[in-house]
Amino acid sequence: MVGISDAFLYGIVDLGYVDESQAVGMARSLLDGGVGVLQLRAKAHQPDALLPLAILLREACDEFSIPFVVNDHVNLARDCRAHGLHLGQDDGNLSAAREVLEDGVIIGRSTHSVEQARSALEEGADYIGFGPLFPTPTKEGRPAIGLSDISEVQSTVGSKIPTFCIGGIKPVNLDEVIAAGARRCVVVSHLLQADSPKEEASLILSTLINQSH
Ligand code: TZP
Ligand code: MG
Repeated sequence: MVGISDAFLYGIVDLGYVDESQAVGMARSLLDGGVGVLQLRAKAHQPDALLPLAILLREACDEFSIPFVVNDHVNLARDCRAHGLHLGQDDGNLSAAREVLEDGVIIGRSTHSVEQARSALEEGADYIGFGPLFPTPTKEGRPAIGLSDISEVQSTVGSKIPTFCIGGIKPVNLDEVIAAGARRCVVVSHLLQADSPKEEASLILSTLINQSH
């Protein structure tokens, strides 16, 4: 299994954009395109109903030796034998989740400020998301934090655990995000709405890998 520290592009199969029947195909396109970690995000579904899909996605990720992460639902992460769980600021503490999960399962935390990023590191998060950098329909109503804190987060927290910038990132603003200090990104709507998610993922990944810092 390739570790999260090897991941530069983080893909999310978000059932707000992708019909459940297309989710495995989408996951495979993203994996073919080179995402280094893949998450299942399904805000409008009951977690129990997601178990068959979560198992299929975890199996697809296993084929690629890429970590599969479940958003929000700790029991679902345990039951599908996900490699990771992702928690937001209001999703409880990491130690409670670790009691449910097997040893070695990674836990990521969403953060929206430098202070939250530092706290996530202190509480033992294995990686963080940092954003939303730009306004995004994927998280409607969440204020954009802009690019000005990326370099501080990257040099403090990002030097210790993988730090993925997130929120409204797409090829037209990727250079700007990288110039502000980002090394790793999560891209959701741009990839899920692309004509070829595989080609778009591959382009974004090469831009991230070829960055100079
Ligand atoms: N957390 C912060 S922004 C965001 C999440 C889940 C949405 C990212 O999606 P997109 O479509 O790449 O802006
Ligand atoms: Mg959550």
